[in-house]
Amino acid sequence: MIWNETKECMSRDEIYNLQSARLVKLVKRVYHNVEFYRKKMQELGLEPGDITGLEDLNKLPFTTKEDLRDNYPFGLFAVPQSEIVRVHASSGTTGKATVVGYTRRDIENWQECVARVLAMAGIDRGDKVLVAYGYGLFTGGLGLHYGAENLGATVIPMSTGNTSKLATLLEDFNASAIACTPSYLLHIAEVLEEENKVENLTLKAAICGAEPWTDNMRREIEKRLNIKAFDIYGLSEIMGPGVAADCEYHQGLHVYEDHFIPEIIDPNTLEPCKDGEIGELVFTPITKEALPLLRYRTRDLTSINYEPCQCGRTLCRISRFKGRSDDMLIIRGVNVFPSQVETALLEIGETSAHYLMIVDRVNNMDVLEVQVEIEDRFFSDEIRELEKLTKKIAYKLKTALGLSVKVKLVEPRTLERSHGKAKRVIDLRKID
Ligand code: DLL
Repeated sequence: MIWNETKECMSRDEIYNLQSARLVKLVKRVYHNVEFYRKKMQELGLEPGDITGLEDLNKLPFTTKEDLRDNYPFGLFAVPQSEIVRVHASSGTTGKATVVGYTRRDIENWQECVARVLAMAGIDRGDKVLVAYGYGLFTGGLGLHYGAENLGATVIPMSTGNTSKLATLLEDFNASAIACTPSYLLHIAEVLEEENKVENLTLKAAICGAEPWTDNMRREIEKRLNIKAFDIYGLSEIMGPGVAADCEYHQGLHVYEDHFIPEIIDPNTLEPCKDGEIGELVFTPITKEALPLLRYRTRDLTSINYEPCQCGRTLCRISRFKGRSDDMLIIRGVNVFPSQVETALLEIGETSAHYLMIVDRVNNMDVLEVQVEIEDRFFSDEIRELEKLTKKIAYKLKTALGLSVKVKLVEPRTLERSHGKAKRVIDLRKID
């Protein structure tokens, strides 16, 4: 289902013209209302009139998370406090929280984007959507909540936490869709399986995001719960969930280009990448009123594709995320992403999708240990069988990563489950 045909199926020329017009207005807004941008543009010798369309985008300065932190909490807001109807914040692992704000119009646009994502996943009024992202300062819970309401679906605002109760409500309320992180959904699947509830469910779709996950993980979720799973992407600085999402063809995530201009740049040279080349995703949110950022560097690594999609949408697509530039591990000179480990493990098919990567430095040498949970059905007391499996995984990971890896098999359900974003890596080299 296409929720807003006039916005999702424009011609590429129409998209270009709309983005150009909105960019010109945005630049005026930030120049006149945000001191930080006025100064930045003046340093570059730029006046608002110098930006006449999309072709001038690369004259504008980049914005980073540090800029938001330096202006904590409200320094980059472009409207008076009285027009802000909501704030959210992301905690981050280091430093101060990043605070974001919304006007009423921003919230309306956000709801519409999330409603489009849900429609793309086949959800409609009449469906019951259980939201199991965290509610609160995190944008996941309320973002999905308002989007589903806007669509006209019934929201079950569960939040995270009590997985057993969640499983009961999925069954008792006949929920037809669930929205949560993919790692949490796998944990929910385990609980449903233990309680023999899977076949009683009327669930048909899951809207998963907020963390990187692979196509193999999607298929695993789809198989275990007998549903269709969709990828939803977003970040609080730009809006929250609903900046991009995939359709039933799963050939990349459609970006809502009427609200966000995407760019892919080389994170070292800051020059644009060619279409299809992996680089850092940069967004300029062209309709944001409260927190309009110029060329925000997401640190997320992906590539872009402007070819039309089989689903009929003309919106460009970004590929499933490889990871973040700051999640990339460099181990003995080799670049390693957790997503590579996940893909390899799920291809073997004898382990669960729960794993933990531990990097350490022993005798001046970096070592990577991957702890992998085996599934109940493959768990055996036969030491020989376990040794065979360990070797098989080590070989697979070595081929996939180009690096030898120490593999440690752990018993089912021993690695910590997360209800929000999963923690896949412990880098002991950084903890002194
Ligand atoms: O995670 C917003 C969100 C909520 C998205 C619910 C989807 C669903 P932040 O906490 O600001 O916002 O974190 C944003 O999470 O820069 C990515 O690194 C990562 N991320 C979000 N969605 C995906 C995804 C929310 N589908 C950061 N695939 C982003 C990979 C994702 N990474």
